[in-house]
Order: sequence, then structure tokens, then C-alpha cells
Amino acid sequence: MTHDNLFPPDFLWGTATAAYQVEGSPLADGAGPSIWHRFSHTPGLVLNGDTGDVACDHYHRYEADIALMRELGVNAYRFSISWSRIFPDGKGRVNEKGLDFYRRLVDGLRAAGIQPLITLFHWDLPAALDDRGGWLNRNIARWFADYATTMFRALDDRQPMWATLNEPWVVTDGGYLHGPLAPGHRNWFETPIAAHNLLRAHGAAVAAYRAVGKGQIGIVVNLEPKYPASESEEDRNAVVRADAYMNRQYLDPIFKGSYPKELPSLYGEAWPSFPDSDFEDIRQRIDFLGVNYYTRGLTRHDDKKMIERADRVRNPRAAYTETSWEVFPQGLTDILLWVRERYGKLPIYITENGAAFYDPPTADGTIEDPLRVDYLRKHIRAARDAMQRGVDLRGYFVWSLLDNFEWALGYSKRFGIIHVDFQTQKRTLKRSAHFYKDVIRTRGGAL
Ligand code: IFM
Repeated sequence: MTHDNLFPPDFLWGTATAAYQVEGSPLADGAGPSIWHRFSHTPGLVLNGDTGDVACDHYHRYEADIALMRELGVNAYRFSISWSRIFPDGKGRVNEKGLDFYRRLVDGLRAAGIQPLITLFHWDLPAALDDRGGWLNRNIARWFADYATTMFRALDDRQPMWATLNEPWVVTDGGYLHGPLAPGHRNWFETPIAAHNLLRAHGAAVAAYRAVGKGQIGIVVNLEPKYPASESEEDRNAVVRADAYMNRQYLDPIFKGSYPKELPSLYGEAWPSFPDSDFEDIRQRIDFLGVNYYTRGLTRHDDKKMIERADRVRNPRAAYTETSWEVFPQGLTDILLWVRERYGKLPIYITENGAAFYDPPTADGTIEDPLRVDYLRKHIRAARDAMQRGVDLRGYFVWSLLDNFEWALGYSKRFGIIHVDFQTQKRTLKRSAHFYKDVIRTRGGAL
């Protein structure tokens, strides 16, 4: 942080998206189906029957979208690769046309002076691999490392930054325990296995990168600081469990080489025994940590909740977003300080932060989204507070560049700072986009 309260000149200011949420044309040019293609085409699983078939048509409009990024003045863009565009069968045969799309995208970003941050896995597992057990099959660590190596060989000379996984906790909790997300399982016993194989896959990809790559690689986790809903001992214990389940389950193996001590009793008879050597494979040095932050967990003991036996309660005095997440900027400062405290000082990027709000249309076609402006202002300030207290924060990415496919909620929730008319694909900068542009231009002076 500079002495004049401004963000450093080399700070990365970005926006983020993910393949299935924005690209559209999921089967184009020889791509194979992903589990999200399959899931969204299964009646009743996604709100209003929405699918990612068209989404923001970014697959065809990426050049215009890069031009919009230039207009915003961002110097970084986080996006993900659709694994099944590259390996239509999940493994084996490589689809060159899939690689070409991402080569064109990265070249376009580079030409615009925008640093690419590429996520290798943002939830759209090839359906062919799910047929072989997906994240429950131990071989997936090798399948993922092979896919990652193909991407490193194809793109690393263009100097992107790499993230292995996006939000492994959401993949396991939503995809294997409660089921609202693909592949839609509801199985307590599967959950720790899927989590463990995600971590093994992460470790295998990082190890592969050290052999062929020259730049930086990390992982993206969603962290939610937990606070007790009351001073009762029950609620304070619930906080410890919820934190172990959601936050430490993923970071402890990566940084400390072991699971939090609470996990075996939380999972009970569903807790498997893992080979010791797995932890050496998982604990690879990473170059940065990506943190996605949206809200906190105000936590109450709840016996009915599986695993963590804790639930999130509403704060009657707080503002909430359209996805029912409490607006709590202080939590961002707190969680960044917690990471430094527990895992040491390491480079951190806020790889997602943003909010879904209802953006009412105006007569003159402008889109005023004062709640999102307020949310972004307060959270970027909170990030600055953490930096001023010694956190090595290197960048901030708004979720999202565009309104897009919000998974099981389809197109009903809009997170973009750029509005998308899904009938015409017209993009309109919302007030929050203009605000973000000012923040970037003034290096935080406009906050
Ligand atoms: O849209 C998602 C994204 O894919 C992962 N992080 C949270 C966002 C908002 O729910």
C-alpha cells in the first residue's frame, strides 16, 4: 500500500467469469458434454429450465467483451476453461479446435494489455468422466493433471496465471452432499471422498506445472468467516465446526498437510482413511491463494444440519443480496487477516467478490444499481484495510463482468456490472461498471 492510501500501480484490477456461465455453444467445434450441460438439460433441476446453451454467447462475442474490458480499464481477466472442449471424452483425444478458442481469447487479452488468470476447473466436469465416477474415482487426479499439462503446454508461453480449482467446497457440498448443483448427488459418504480427490487433483496439477510451467499457479477457495449467533457455548462450538467444514477442510491439507482435527468426528462413520502419501501430494507449494468472498456465516448450533451441525441465521439489522447473503464487508478484512495468521503471509488475490441485486430498468436505458455500487465500494475498502494491516493482497476481481447463468438459479440472478439482455445479447454498462472504472483509474481514490 502506498503512503497516500492508493492501491499500488501494479495491483491487478479484474473481472471474473466461468466457462459454462458465459460461453454458450457448449457442444461447438467438437466439444463433448459437461455435467452442467447434462444437468441443465434434465427437467426440473435448474430454475425455469434455463441452460447454458447460449448464455452470454461469449464463445462468439469474446472480442467485443474484451473491448468492454478495455473500456472499464481492467488490467486482468479471470475466466475458466471448459475441460470437455479440450477433451471431449474427458481424457485421451485432444480437440484442437477447443484449444484454438482459448488461444484466440488469451491472445486477444494480451493484445489489450489484460493479464489472463485461467481457472482449469470451474465445475463443468466432462460428462464422460462423471460416467467413470467423476470426483469419486481416485484416477481423476491423473486425468486432471493430464488435462492441466495439455493446457500449460498450449498456453503457458502466453504467460497467464493459473488456478487449479474453483471453490472445491461448493463442488462437494452442492454437488455431492445436498445436490442442488451437478452432478446432483445427496450422499454423506461420498462427500469427503470427492473433497479429497479434488485436493489430490489440485496437488497433481501443481506438481505437473512445476515440470513444464514458468509462471504462477494457485487455487481459488471461497472463504466465509464464521461468527457465533449468540454468546452461548453451543453456538461458539458450532462456529468451530462450520469453519472446519467449510474453510479449513481445504486450506489445512494444502498448507499444513493434514485435515483439521474436527473432521473425523464431523463425518463420523463416513470418514474414510486416506493414505499418508496423499498429503505429500496435496501439500505442494503454491504461488498465490485466490479468495472468493461474498458473505459471512452468522452461525447457530443446529442438530438437523448434516456434518457441521450448524446453520446460518439471518441478521435482522443487516442488508441482504438477492441470493439472501448478508452484506458484511468487515468479513472480508477479517478473513484475509485470518489467512495470514493461520497460513502465513502469501500473495493473495480476491478472485471473486460481488452481489446479485435486482436492477430495475430505467426509461432512458441506463441501469442504476446503487446497491451493487455500495457493495463494491465497501468491499474494496475492506480489502484496502486488510492491505494496510499487512496482508499481501495483489489483486481484486469483481464477480462478474457480465450477468450470466447462475447455476441452479439460471438467469434469475444478475451478478454482472455489465447488463446482458438475453434476448438480444446487448450489453449495457451498469452504474457499478462506471464506478469500478473510476476506482481503477484513480487507484482507489474514487472509493
Ligand atoms: O456464480 C458463482 C461462481 O460460479 C462461483 N462463485 C460464486 C458465484 C455467485 O454465486
